Formats: sequence, structure tokens, C-alpha cells
Amino acid sequence: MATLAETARALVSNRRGILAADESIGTMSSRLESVGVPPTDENRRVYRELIVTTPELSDSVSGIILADDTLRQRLSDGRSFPAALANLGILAGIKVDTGAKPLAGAPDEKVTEGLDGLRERVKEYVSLGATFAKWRAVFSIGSELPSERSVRANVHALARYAGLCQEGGLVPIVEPEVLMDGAHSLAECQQVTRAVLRSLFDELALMQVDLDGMILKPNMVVAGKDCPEQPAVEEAAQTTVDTLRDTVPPSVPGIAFLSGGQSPELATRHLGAMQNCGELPWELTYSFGRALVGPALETWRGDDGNWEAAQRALSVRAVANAAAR
Ligand code: 5MM
Repeated sequence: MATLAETARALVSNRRGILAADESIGTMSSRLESVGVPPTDENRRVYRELIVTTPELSDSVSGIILADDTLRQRLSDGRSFPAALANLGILAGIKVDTGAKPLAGAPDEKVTEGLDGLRERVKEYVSLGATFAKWRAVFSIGSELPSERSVRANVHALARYAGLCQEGGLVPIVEPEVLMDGAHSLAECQQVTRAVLRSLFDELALMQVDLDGMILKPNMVVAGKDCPEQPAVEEAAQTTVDTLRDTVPPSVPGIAFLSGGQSPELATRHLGAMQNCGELPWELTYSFGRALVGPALETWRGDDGNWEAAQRALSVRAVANAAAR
């Protein structure tokens, strides 16, 4: 049985990355509806089957993060999703948070929940075949945001989640996402990302989380979606790497970025440009959701006749990201 450090390294090595297919039922339902597919249990299952059976996916994808419902579903050939992934040489992950909920006393901010009963859920997820986990916290940039209390509440939960996962044998993917919504500048995103990561690593140390047995999944440092001055790819890449050098200890084996609403092509270009920012102590890879599967979903639209074309669309993004590494 692999150690946590071995599993963490396996997730980020050989130019591979992690595919995030762990949309909650609500998010997945709206994504299906947006392409005209009725949001049923069966359609969610079929769509996830399309993803995991994409030919040669394991050449560029080391692990797939699943949601609780998918972990318990089966492919049409009867295999469970974790069993099918194991056959392909892809590790199965599980999203264990229960979502970002309004934070008391902070009307515009959220705290991610899911710690109650997590020790028992981790045990069950291990028995179902999961080897790693994910928890996402979100931070908005705005006037006086994020507040100190939202940062502290969220990094506390992230660190307790990571500790519980490691205790139970799952590699935690720790995801603090500074959102792209808004008109903030690149410099403002850098300042907030730096503050969140500093606070996060203080809390991980306090909770005695083993850094070599975890993966960090941060946002790239980019300007807000509505900012009139969008930085060049090289500038955003260099700023991201500088921010990570300031905050992420070298014992973390890998940093796997979320895409956060960037176009698939731009997310890939940023990832590629970061590989030219000098010697780095950690592997830099991808853990994209929308930037990997968005084109496939748009192509599929629930039509069996589009199945292979949709898988090709996913393959194109996966291969491009592996190449960018
Ligand atoms: C796939 O989406 C994940 C789960 O979202 P919800 O719980 O809100 O439904 C999400 O955490 C995702 O893993 C990350 O945001 C990365 O995805 P993107 O699309 O930002 O690369």
C-alpha cells in the first residue's frame, strides 16, 4: 500500500494532472441543463462515464476527483467508478466538503462546511476505493473583502479537513480559491492570494498536517474578470510563481491549479508559461474542472452520436495541458 507521500507524488508526476469531475448535484444539474440535457441521476452518471472512458486519458490524467454520488455509481459494464479508474491506472478522489455556506456575521462571505462526521466518511471513502480527497474554500475580493474572519474560518476548516484525511489514509487536496469575480487588478489578486496562503500554511502547521502528503490546489494569480487591464500571459504566470515562492514550503510535492472560469486555452497557456519561470521546488500541474471538461460537455449535449467527438474534445484539452507541463 502506497504511503501518503507516494500517492501525493504520483498525482503530480510524469507530466500528468488531476481532473475535477466532482461537481455537486446542483452544479452538475445546471451544467447539464445549460446544454439541454435533463439533470437526472442517470444523465449525471452517463456524462461521468463519458469522461472516464475517454481513450488514453491516463496518459495525461493521474487522478479524477469524484462527487459522493459518482463514487457509488457504476459504469454500464457494471464496474464501480473507482474500480474502473483503478483498471485504467487513474487514482480515484472524493470531494468531502459539503459546500460553501453563508458565514455568520459576514453577509457577503462563505465558509465551507463538512467537518462533522468526516472521520467516519473518510473511512467509508477509503473502503470504496478513494485514495485522495478534496475540500474547496472560496474567497471574494471586494471592498474590505475577504475579511479576516472569513480567511481564518476557512483556513481552520481546510487544516482540520487535511488532518482528518491524513489520519484516515487519504491525501488531502487543499483548495483555497480566490475568486476571479470582480474588477480587481492583478496586484490585488496577488495581495489577497498571498495573505490567504500565508494564513493557510500557518494553520496547516498548527494542525500538524504533513506537507509532503498533501497537494495544494490554488487559483492562478490573475486580474478579475471585469478588470479593464488584463495582464499578459507571462506577467500573470510570473506573478503566480512569485506569490507561491513567497508562501508555499518546498516540502509540498505539488501544486495543481484550478482554472476558476478562465477559458480552457488561457488556463493552459498560463500553466505552460509558469514552467519557464525558473527552478521550482514543487511540481506545477493542473486540477482543472471546466477548463478540461467544458468543451466535451458542449460537444456531447446528451446525444450518443456525439460521444466520440466529446471524448476527443476532452482528450485535446488533457493532452494540451500535459504538453504545457
Ligand atoms: C468541478 O467543480 C468542483 C466542485 O464544485 P461545486 O462543489 O461548487 O459543485 C470545484 O471545486 C472544482 O474542483 C474547482 O473549482 C476547480 O474547477 P475549475 O472549473 O475552477 O477548474
